[in-house]
Amino acid sequence: MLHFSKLAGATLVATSLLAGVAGAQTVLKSSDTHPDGYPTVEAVKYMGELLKERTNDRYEVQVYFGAQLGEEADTIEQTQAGVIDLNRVSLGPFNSVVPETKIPSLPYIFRSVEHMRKVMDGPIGDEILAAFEPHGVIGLAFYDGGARSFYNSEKPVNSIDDLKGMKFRVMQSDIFVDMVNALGANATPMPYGEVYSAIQTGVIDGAENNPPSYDTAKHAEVAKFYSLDEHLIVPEVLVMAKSTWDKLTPEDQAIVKQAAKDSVAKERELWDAQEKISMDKVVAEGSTITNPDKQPFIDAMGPVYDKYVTDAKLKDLVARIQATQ
Ligand code: GTR
Repeated sequence: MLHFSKLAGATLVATSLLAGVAGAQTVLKSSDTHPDGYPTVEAVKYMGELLKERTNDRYEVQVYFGAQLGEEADTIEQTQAGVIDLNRVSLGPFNSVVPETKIPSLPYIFRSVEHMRKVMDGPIGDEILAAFEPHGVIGLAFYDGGARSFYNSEKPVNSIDDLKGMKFRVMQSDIFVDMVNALGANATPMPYGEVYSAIQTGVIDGAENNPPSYDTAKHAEVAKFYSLDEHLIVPEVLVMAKSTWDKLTPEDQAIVKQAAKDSVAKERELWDAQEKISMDKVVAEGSTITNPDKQPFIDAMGPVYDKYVTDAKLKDLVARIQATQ
């Protein structure tokens, strides 16, 4: 595949024609569903800057933000096919592709965001990253997606009982469908880009997400009741197409991996700031925030764990995550 880069701001030059010429660049195409300026988008741009610097301009990253390359489930397929070089997505839509990603996607598997960071930064995180390779993608690093909670257009949710019968959009993974059912509500899996109008037209009552997504996807405009039950702390992941990875020298592979790892702290710093900005903004714009007791939500998750934590390997993974202090 030919890679084109924009040199001197104007001329498109096929870099394959420039092979061997100093300063020639290979542009790696990266996908993100979020708008420009969102922490994950900025973190991948930062990773690209590190990569450019450390390869003396041989590689650079172009982030196609705002779902320009498609919705997450489709971009995952395109990454497996090598059409997209890099992809930053939630682990949720990876559940049907990489079974190991189901475990950190389970409701209330992490006690807190700090617990999630500790686990994903350690050997368990490395093990889950390694599980991507047999499926045609290379796991590079985990980013932070904070905690997800329900929001709806109908009424404040003060307890688990208030969710009964309501219809919520979830990411495209069976775990989240079962999670919502276990809470006595109804789930509709759908791509992120369709949620705003589905709430607006009353096809669904609401959805669930973290404050930066609730804010930047403008869901707060149409779903004013945000109840902080924090049922999911699903990490985000940055992956590379295996076919792109295989073209790199081992030295360049190490540089890519390190640049991705080095962008994690940057993403977290931006994330922590954005969470506060988004919460303040949605409150100022009229969202009602409630804090239901989490224990009944946690207690309701038994059937979800029974269904997904099936073999000894997955049980061991859950036990090790829970034992991480
Ligand atoms: C966001 C996440 C996205 C996407 C979205 C969704 O929090 O950052 O990658 O998965 O949620 O709900 O589809």
